[in-house]
Amino acid sequence: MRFQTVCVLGLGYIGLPTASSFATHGMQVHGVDTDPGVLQELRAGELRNRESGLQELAGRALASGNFAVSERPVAAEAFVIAVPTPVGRDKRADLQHVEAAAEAIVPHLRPGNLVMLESTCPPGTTLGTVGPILERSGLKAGAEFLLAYTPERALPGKLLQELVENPRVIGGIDRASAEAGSELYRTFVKGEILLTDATTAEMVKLMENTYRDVNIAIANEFSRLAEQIGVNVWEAVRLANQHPRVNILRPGPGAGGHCIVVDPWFLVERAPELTPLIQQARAVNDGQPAHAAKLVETALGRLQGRRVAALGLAYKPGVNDLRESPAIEVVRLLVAGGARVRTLEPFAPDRGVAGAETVGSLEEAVAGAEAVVLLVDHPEFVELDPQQLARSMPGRVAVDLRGRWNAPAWSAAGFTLRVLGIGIANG
Ligand code: SAJ
Repeated sequence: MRFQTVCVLGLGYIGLPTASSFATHGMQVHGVDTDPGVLQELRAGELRNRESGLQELAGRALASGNFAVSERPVAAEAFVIAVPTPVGRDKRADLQHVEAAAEAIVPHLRPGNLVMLESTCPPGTTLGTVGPILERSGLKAGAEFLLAYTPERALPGKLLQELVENPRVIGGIDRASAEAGSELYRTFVKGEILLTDATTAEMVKLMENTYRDVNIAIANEFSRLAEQIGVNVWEAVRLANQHPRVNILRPGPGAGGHCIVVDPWFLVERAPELTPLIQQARAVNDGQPAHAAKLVETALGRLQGRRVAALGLAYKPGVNDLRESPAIEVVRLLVAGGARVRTLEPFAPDRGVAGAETVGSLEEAVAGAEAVVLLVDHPEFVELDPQQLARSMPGRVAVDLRGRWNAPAWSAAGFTLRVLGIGIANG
């Protein structure tokens, strides 16, 4: 093994599983996080709000004796930067954490070391921002230390599996850097490792998520059109997807999460005049919660004073992550319209939305409700029995923003079901 020691900066959603994976594969790992709460959690072996399996993996890493954590980096043969890169109000990448991490490495950088950037960044960040900061050490990038970019591409919900099995792109500032990166990640990556240059690797990641955002936007636009025309979008998508070269995604109340709604802006900031489609897709997806809230209003006649049970707040099914969640935006709009909303999020039971009441069970959510709204298609909500619900709530209005509820079953239970993407003529 070429690298025996690695220092991972940022122990979040990617840094922690990455550091743990290095440690469980025999490397000496030093994990760094500037948040004392994170370090405390790790030292205590308690990982709240983390993906399933991660607590066990991190626990094994810590128990192996190969994984130590602190607030500052230490000398190592390799460094991995996996800190957040949020998008600012101006829709430009906020690189302050990346810059701070690179600065923190400077005093520890030695000839022959490898630095990997894994945070999602605008194209050119590795070469234009991280390289020059590291060169403040007096060492020259390429000639005296190795520098590469590798995007994380694992899907939240399947993170641990995809981290190991997905193909991994590694882009070096030169060939030697890319090859060194490949040797480092080969420690635990079983998928193919594909080498390229640093800026291409940065661009790959942004293109993947932008492509997904644009595809979700067209699905959402189709849902609005179908409602207007009087067509069932779910049926139309199912039939269109029989075509061997068509794969339309699912419409919904909008796109969320910390990747899809952020990454396209990192391309836009490089060339606003060249990215009208990307910007329009963002506008369509950002406008979808308002469209969804309008559907609820239409189903109820008005929002003012109406009691609504809102099922789900996460940004997608099966996760406890509420970041940029369109479900939250829909609830906000319902509250702003005067509705009395109770929210239930089984994956994050303590989380709520200002102005709405947070409840911990379905019974509480629907007690007294005039309408029940499916915001997130968690399996337990998809499989709800409308007959049982009819016994627990006084109202008979149901709104399905995910295209999951079976219309005949809800009708049989006496509900008027309104489904996103189904025009009234067919509704
Ligand atoms: N969504 C739809 N319709 C769909 C699929 C998704 O409305 O048919 C919505 C979801 O409900 C959610 C949002 O889009 O609100 C994003 O969910 P997602 O599952 O598409 O993606 P993420 O954000 O969980 O993870 C993405 C992944 N990227 C791609 O699939 C191209 C993942 O592989 C990346 O690692 C991750 O972004 C990241 O960290 O960048």
